[in-house]
Amino acid sequence: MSNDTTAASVPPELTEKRYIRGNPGAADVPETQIPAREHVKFYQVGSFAVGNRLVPEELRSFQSEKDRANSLTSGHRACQGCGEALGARYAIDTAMKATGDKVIAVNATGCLEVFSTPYPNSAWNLPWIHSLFGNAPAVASGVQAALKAKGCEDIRVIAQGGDGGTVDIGIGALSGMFERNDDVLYICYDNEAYMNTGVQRSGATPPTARTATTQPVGPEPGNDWGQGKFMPRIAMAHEIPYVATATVADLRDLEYKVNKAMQYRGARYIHVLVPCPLGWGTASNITVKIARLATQSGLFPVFEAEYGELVSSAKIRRPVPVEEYLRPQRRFAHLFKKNADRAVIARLQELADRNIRRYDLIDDDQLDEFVKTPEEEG
Ligand SMILES: Cc1ncc(C[n+]2csc(CCOP(=O)(O)OP(=O)(O)O)c2C)c(N)n1
Ligand code: SF4
Repeated sequence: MSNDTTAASVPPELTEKRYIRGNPGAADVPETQIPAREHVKFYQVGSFAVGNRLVPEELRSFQSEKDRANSLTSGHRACQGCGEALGARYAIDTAMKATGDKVIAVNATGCLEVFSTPYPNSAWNLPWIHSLFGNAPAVASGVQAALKAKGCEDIRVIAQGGDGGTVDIGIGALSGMFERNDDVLYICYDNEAYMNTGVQRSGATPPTARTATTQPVGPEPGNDWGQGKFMPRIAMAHEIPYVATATVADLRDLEYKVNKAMQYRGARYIHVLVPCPLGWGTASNITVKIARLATQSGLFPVFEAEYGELVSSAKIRRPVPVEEYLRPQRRFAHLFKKNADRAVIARLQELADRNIRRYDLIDDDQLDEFVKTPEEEG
């Protein structure tokens, strides 16, 4: 499918008549209408001021509306250019729009919680609960069970956390939430390390990256190879109704996916790549650009899956070598030193090429031009 983007609020005439099939294993997934994907031809049309003026009113982002939710409002303490703040703002605003503001958010400990809620203040404009670092999915399941017991199932529950809270300490609780198919949307904001406590490695840190606990020293500098996990695939293995990935480079796509996720009942998972200028060593004004390079290089695949099956992939519009993505980031600076082993970058390129094949990120007729086979890689 194409790299088209979609508005969160979809007028009825643009709504595709498509109904989610029931989960083969669980009978009680109601049929739900899914908004159609629209064709909005601009890279970034989410802002109140600029891009939105270029598209017809009905295609504009919810962010251009005066009654936007402002779920994460100004005054919080995120660093300049924080991808996590941007992603969370769009995701939760979209969920509020999709539900008529009937959302409760549970937030794992981490940057998003710390920068938004220095006691006694809060930048959140919705009912919001701070859980522990590792139990946001369990707390969210409990909130949902309580709502169900009170007959308030029109109020929806979202759990959110960083990659450490999700793929490391929270993975057990999250797997349980998936397995029970609890009616919760879990959003992971992946900045590829434990940023809140000083940039320690997580299970989502890419190989070779420098963190406070994976220093660029020794024969294989930076984070180890062959470790870590890609949570969206683990979520897919639970065969839950909906799994998607997104980045802050395409906020319309993120809006589309959150809106779509809110149409389902049962467990849902969205994994958003959110660059962190402090931890990645990038300029604060290239957060969106660096997220785009992550997708265009193939290192971060953007796709959707329903009931464990891949159903769409965002095609790479302008393929770039991984080097273009790595070079602006100080966490990879050791790969570009004079005596650095060039084979390391080639190995990272292999990871990107595998993603491109695995998630169908480039159309078949273009594939040979851009992606080498393992034999060609040598
Ligand atoms: C049981 C427990 N261990 C450690 C901590 C300290 N701690 C708080 S937040 C955090 C890291 C959060 O990292 P991540 O989930 O990736 O979110 P980010 O800050 O990167 O957004 C850690 C280690 C804690 N609060 N509880
Ligand atoms: S350290 Fe990173 S994730 Fe945390 S507030 Fe700063 S930019 Fe955002």
